[in-house]
Amino acid sequence: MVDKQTALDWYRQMVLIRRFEEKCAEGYAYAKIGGFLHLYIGQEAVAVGAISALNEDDDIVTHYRDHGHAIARRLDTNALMAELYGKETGCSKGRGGSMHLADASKHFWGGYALVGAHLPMAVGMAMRHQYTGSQQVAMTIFGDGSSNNGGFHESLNMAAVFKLPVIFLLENNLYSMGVAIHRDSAIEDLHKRAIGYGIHGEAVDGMDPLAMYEATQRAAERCRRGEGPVLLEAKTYRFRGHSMADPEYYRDKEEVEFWRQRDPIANWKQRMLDEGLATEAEITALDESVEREMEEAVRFADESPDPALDTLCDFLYATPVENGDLCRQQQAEKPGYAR
Ligand SMILES: Cc1ncc(C[n+]2csc(CCOP(=O)(O)OP(=O)(O)O)c2C)c(N)n1
Ligand SMILES: [Mg+2]
Repeated sequence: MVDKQTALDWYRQMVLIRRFEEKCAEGYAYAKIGGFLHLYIGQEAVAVGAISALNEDDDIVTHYRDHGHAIARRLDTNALMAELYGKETGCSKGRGGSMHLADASKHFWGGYALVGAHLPMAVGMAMRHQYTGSQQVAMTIFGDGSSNNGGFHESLNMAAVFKLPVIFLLENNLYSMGVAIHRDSAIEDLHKRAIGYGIHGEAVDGMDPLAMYEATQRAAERCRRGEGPVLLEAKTYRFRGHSMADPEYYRDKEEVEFWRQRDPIANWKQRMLDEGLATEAEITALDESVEREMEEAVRFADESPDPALDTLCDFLYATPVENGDLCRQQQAEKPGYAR
């Protein structure tokens, strides 16, 4: 078991993720948040355990279900909520929204909306780490459905061939949108796909932050020793629908209830109490501190300014095209038209 401080910290982080997302659902209902919104509720232990095991300068590149990963990487919750509200003070200046949370200073390279398309980026980052001998690791996080995408094969194969320091963290929540895993995957124990690339693969209890921490730590050590990539399969479950637009007709209530019994937060709390690592009073104090942080995040997001209209074209292109210049040129030629 971990020490008291770590146990409490993990508890707080998991509660922070859950409350953050509950506030997101509220914000969505009030139309303060637009676009797509994919909640991570139920999967908190994966992010908190795995990301705690990395060093601060290890890279993370993740999918669109990214709020939990960003919070576990300690991005500022005010900036995250503001990003969801589309505000200038957001971590991606309000241009990214829910699916594109990022903070380069934290080596958190973003959520990506295209299923499986971000895995090759982690391979590229790892190639750099190997080339420079930096001892850093790149971790990419994705879902079970993404492992049926071509980018998965190309990335695992290339990382294996070059023995690159990549942790492929697969969050197997048993569904890809409304499609159950047995309908879209030839096998359901997805870590076994590692065999096809001659790399190490492991299944982990994704409802247990400690199991996630230990497995990720072992994986990172392997990577740093130059033994090549690792495929970790976190067995987990999302308690909410795929996105806010999901009526959830495809799974029955008994199944959801079965997994709710394995709630990572309730179980971790019980474990801390059983092992004498925390008192009810200490836990209540943490819950209250999270509530305060969330109220502040919502207030900050709500009161922050929208991006100014004349910055519409900023941050669209990286160099060598000067930020926004191409867009401005297009607008001048064809007003109202911006690609
Ligand atoms: C290339 C691509 N194809 C299809 C989609 C539409 N889409 C969005 S999420 C999703 C399911 C992905 O499921 P999974 O990888 O298991 O992640 P989860 O949502 O369960 O976390 C699909 C098909 C997309 N975003 N990108
Ligand atoms: Mg899934």
